[in-house]
Parts: sequence; structure tokens; C-alpha cells
Amino acid sequence: MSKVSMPIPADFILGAAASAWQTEGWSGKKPGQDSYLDIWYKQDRHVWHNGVGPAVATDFIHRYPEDVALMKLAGLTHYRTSINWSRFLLDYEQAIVDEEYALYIDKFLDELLRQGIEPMICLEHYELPAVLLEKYGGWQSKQVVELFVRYAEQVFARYAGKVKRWYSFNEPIVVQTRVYLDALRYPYEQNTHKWMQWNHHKNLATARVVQLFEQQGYRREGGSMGVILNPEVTYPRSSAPHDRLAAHYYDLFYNRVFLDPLLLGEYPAELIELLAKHQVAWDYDDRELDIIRRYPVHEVGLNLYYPHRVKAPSHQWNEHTPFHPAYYYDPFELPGRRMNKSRGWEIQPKIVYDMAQRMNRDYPNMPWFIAENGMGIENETDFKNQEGEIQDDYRIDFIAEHLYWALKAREEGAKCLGYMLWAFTDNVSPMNAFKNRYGLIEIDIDHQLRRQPKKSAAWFGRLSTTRTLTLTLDDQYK
Ligand code: BGP
Repeated sequence: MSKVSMPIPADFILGAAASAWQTEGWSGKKPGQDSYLDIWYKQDRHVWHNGVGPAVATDFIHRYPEDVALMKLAGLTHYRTSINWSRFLLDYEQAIVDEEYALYIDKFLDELLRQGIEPMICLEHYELPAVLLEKYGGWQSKQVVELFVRYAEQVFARYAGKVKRWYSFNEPIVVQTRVYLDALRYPYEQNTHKWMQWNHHKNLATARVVQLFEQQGYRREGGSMGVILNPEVTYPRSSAPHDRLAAHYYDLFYNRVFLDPLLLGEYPAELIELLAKHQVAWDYDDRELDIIRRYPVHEVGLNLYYPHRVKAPSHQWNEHTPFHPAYYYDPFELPGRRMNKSRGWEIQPKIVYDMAQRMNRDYPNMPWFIAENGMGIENETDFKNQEGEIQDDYRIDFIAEHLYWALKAREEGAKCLGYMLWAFTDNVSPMNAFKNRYGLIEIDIDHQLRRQPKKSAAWFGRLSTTRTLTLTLDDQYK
């Protein structure tokens, strides 16, 4: 064990994240404004933990003044959330703004700015309007790319004066991976081709929005247009060539499919060849590739939670099995791994450092930050002290260790702009709802959603005022 103390650079972001659908609730939502998640929840309430979902969430839409004051208390320098596309418009084709929702966004942004907290806003955090899924098959359609650009135009026109940092999507790979690759979520259709088409259209939509942002002068005015990705830091079981190859393929299909086009402007040639070989190539043309080439993002947020481990595949595929990237790998569980048992995720803080090395090597010009990292724990009320405050020392240790690696990478020259925790308050997760609690602030769902800071909130606040990280590091995890 060694005690470590590290200075936190003055411009280093110390923030937290959330999203519209996971916090706002449906209050004031009009007929026809459902998102994809809303209809999934309405359809399949039973798959959501205790039947709880986005309907009430944390009621942020009414309680944002209280929450922003708590953000200040917890020392957040930045707060990331999304604007809910499905609620921002009344008509998605004509991009007619819902003035009531738009006014709420205005007031919420004003409140953040008044408290000196910088907003970072995503245009989509899984909030695809349900009617666009029903009418066009969602991101399957090029028309939806057009409609997204029209939506973005309205958003920038209203809020570019208040928000400088924008992001097209949060984790653009997730919805179609759960829905079309693995058929785990509504509408449960296994279709690898659709998976790739959605991936491509989200890349294209990002480039189109970057183009719009630059052409309308927001970049010149000091704004930036980025994306939030969730690259999984992937380790092979062993150094044997077959295990390393498995990790290489995993990385191509799940990480580089977004990293390369969005950060470098180009899909990996090897990925394109593989998709053709397995007959899941997407529909695209040269004009689209040209837009992707000309409009890479200005910065990238990386959601880093756990390491991903693979080994060479041991299975055989037959001609009836549609292609799935798992053709090239098997998952691997490291014996003796450190675990967050509530979420079933391995804990390995060094992923932050390893990702930083990769950014230096493969994407050296791209500024990046940790956009999400956090620890969801079940039954947290078991950790309450006599005053009723959750003593979440496990969360403090988790944050400290990940932050340590981020600061070390930054000291060594990585373009790491900061660290953001998932999440500010406890909030709703897809299916797990309030099962695993992530927040610095507890939300008591049995008592009118009462907010109560956990021990970690004060700790985070001290981190932010002293600008010094102090921790005891277990040498085996260095
Ligand atoms: C990320 C998402 C968040 C949030 C978080 C926690 O992937 O961007 O929206 O939900 O994961 O994970 P989970 O909700 O799966 O517990």
C-alpha cells in the first residue's frame, strides 16, 4: 500500500453526467412525444426492475433548481445531460419546437450558468422519437439522419449562446447492439445488417451535425461539437497470437467502428472487408464517406467503466447462424478478478491509463475526457449511518483510483481534459431502473424522491476545492 497525493490541474474538468430520459420524467409530455425508450417501457414494464422506469425518473423537470444547488455543493465544474429529441419537437419532420419544453431547457441552463457550472449537452442519449422508429425503422433510414440535422439546427439556434460544448450522441452503439445484434430489447429483432446500418447512419449524422455547426459559425465562436463513445478497453486472455487476434477483431467491430470514422474521418479498411465477407455491409455511398472524412468531431468523451476480456473462439458456426462478431471471439473471465457484484462488472482502474496510451498512439490530435465512470451499488441504504447518510467509501475509492490514472496520464502528456462521474444523483437505468445506485446524491424513491447527499458528495466537493487527490493505492493494482 502506498499513499499518493496528486495535484489536479486548474482547468481539469471535475463533473458528473446524466441524461434527459433518466432524470426528467414524463410530466408535461404531450401525446406523440414518446421516445423509443418510452414505448419499450410501456410495452414491457415487467422487464424493468420493480416495474419502475422513465415515467417519473427523478422528476428533474420540476426539481432542477434544488439539484443544481446540490451540484454546486458537490463541487461540480461541469454537468452533462441531453436534450430529449422526442420532447423538444412537436413535429419531427418540420422541426416545430415545443415551446413549453424549450422554456424549461432555457431556465435549467440559466440556473446552471448562474451557479457557475458549465453545461455539456448531448443531442441524443437513446431518445429517438418513437414515431420515427415506427415510420422509418429509426436509424435504419437516411431520412432520420436528415431529421436529426433539422432538430440540431433548432437546438443550436436557441442555445448556442449558453452552451459551448455539444455532443451528437451518447454511446451511439448501444441501442442497436442490444436491439438488433443481441435481440435483448424491444423490438427484439436479431439482424446484424441493421446493426451495421444504424452504426453507419449515426456516424453520418454526427458528421452532418459537425458540418452544420461549423457552417453556421458556432465553431468560430468558440463552440465544439463532439461525441460521447463507450470504447471497451479490450484485453486478450493471453499473449498467444490467436487470443490477440480475438481482441483485435472485438476492437474493430465494437470500438473502431465509431472511433475511426468520427475521430480520423475514415472506417478501417479491414472492417469494410470483413463486413463484405460476411454479407453485412451497409448501404452507403461515396458522398457520405466524403462528409465523414471532412467533418471529424472536435473532442470526444469516453465512457469507461470496466475492462473487456476475450479469448480465441472455441465454438463452431453453422450455415444457419447469421453472422455475429462473436464469430471471432469468446468472452473471457479473469480468475480472481475484482468485481462490482451489483452490476457484474470487473473493476480495473488502469483501463483509464491504457485508454490514454491508445489515444496518444492512435488519435494523437483529439482532446478527450472521461465522460462517464462510476459504480452502481444495490441496497445502498444498508450503508447508512445513524444520521441517515450513505457511507459510500467504496465509491470514493472507485473514483479516486480511476482519477489517479487519468491524472497520471495527463501528467505524462495525454490530452485528457477531465473526469466526469456517472451519475450526479441516483437515476433510472435501462431495465435496472433504480436497482443499482450511482449517485453522489441519494434519491429516496419511497419518500417523495427526497434528495440526500452521500458521503461521496462532500468528498467530491473537497476534491474540487482543494484541487488535490489523495489516496492509498494497493500496489497490486498499480
Ligand atoms: C452508460 C449509459 C448511462 C448509464 C450508465 C450506467 O452506458 O450512458 O445512460 O445508464 O451506463 O450503466 P447501467 O445503466 O447499465 O447500469
